[in-house]
Amino acid sequence: MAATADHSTTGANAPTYYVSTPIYYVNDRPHLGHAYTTVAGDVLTRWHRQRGEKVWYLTGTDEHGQKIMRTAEANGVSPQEWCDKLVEEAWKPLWQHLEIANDDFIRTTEDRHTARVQEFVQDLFDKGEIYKGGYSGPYCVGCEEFKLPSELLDGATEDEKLCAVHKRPVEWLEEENYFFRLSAYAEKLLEFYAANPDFIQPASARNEVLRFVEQDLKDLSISRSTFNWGVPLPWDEKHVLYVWVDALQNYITAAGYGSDPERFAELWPASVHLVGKDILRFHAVIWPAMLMAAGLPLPKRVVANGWLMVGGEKMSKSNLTGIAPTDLTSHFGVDAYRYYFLRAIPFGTDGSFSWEDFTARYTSELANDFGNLASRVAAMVGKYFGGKLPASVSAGDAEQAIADGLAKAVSIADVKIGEELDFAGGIAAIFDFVKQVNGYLTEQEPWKVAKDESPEGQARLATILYTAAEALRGTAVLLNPVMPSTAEKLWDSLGAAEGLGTLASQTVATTGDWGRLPAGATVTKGEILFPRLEEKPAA
Ligand code: ME8
Repeated sequence: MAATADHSTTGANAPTYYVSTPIYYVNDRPHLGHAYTTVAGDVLTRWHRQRGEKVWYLTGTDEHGQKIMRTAEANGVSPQEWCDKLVEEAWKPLWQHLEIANDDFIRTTEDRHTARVQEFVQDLFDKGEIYKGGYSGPYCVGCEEFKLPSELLDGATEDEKLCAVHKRPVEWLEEENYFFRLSAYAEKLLEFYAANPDFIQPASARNEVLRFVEQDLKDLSISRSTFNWGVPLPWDEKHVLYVWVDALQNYITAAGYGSDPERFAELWPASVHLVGKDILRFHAVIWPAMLMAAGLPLPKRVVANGWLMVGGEKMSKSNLTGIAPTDLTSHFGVDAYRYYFLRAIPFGTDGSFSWEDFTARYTSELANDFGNLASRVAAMVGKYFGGKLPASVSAGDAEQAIADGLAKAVSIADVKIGEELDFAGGIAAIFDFVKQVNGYLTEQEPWKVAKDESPEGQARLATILYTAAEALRGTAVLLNPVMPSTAEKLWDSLGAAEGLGTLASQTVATTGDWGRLPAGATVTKGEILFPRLEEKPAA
């Protein structure tokens, strides 16, 4: 994936790096799949903050539509009560637990959203972009989407058809609806994709969208009149807005559209919409067309992640295959969790999680390669230099190779994580560096050098330990967006704040500059970064 070029219709660059996650349905509690996208966005935005950029990270919840309404009914509460409960008891606490540093959390039942949504659709109606018509077709409540015949599977009986995503029967809907003239935008969309080849990523996602739009794009039914849990159409209150048209607008209503023009100008267009591949068409076809109709700039990139799979199927709430993130964080810890999914599954491809794989990576990469390195270096500075970091006085080729290794890790990770959203590649580059430092210590054998009490021997020992500690200083900064608590512990253990200030104040640009950690820093052993794992809890 390459960084996107500016595109003609957005006008000036947005001065803020604005990243969004999908807003999640609150019919149920979050599972690993939701957390996957949200953690990825968090790492991306933390990376850009560390570059010194202005950043805005938005997440939230999608609270209207039939799916939520039916769930609330089944639980004997009003939809609003259901949403309030789930948001406060499940969604917000999980993001806090996973250390997600979002700048805002939008709920589609908030007035700041619904009032602006009504203005937006009224504007499209006034412009003649919306008309009244009739529609009948198979509808999947799980997807909240009308389906094409090609998207259905055969069910148990001759008449029954199943949604290919949810493997559940679709319903036949027949209604008088309002329609958005989506078909009128096919040419413009294709022109836009051609002029902005990086708008949809990865390439497989882009190809899928192109094929879809090149076929016969139909107008979009945007209202429902058989239930009322939604945003009423301002010109015909018997109808509520189709949940997807309401939901997509969260990206602008939260950013100040219609309420705070100055903030909106600063934030919009979004730099990256992160989405699961299941909701790509909404973001790469319908949303851009609606924005074109409203005369607003389009987001710069839509990046689709793959699915976390269980038994060969997408992990999902409706299939009851959702695993709660806390089932894993209670065993592996939050930072290892954040690390594991981004490292183990290349962004954009499907992947599955297993206890065995997580345990193996935890033990070899986090505990052995990284955690042990940090504790060995701190222990040796304690033992041989009373916990005061010695100066590097006899640096030679071996030390230069480590300095070069850090600079290389910084530049690779900056492109891979910051631009290409190749989290696995970026983290791998950082861990290659960790491996290099381990190799350096194995070769230099400071524990043997320590036995040489001559001035030369002590100078060598000082140089080796300084080099290893300085390498860890760089590693702490590079891993800060991925594992913020661990990086903070390492920063404390190196005594880095004394001379360099807080970890949060470090920038990617200077991290590769060798020799920043001042000699004399107070190095302490601190707590073990990745303790040995307990037995796997019984399922
Ligand atoms: O679609 N693997 O909400 P949703 C990876 N409300 N990612 C997954 C996943 C899995 N198995 N399951 C879910 C909606 N996700 C709409 C969005 S946006 C204007 C409205 C992630 O609760 C992935 O990002 O079904 C997917 O797009 C999102 O959760 C869907 O969450």
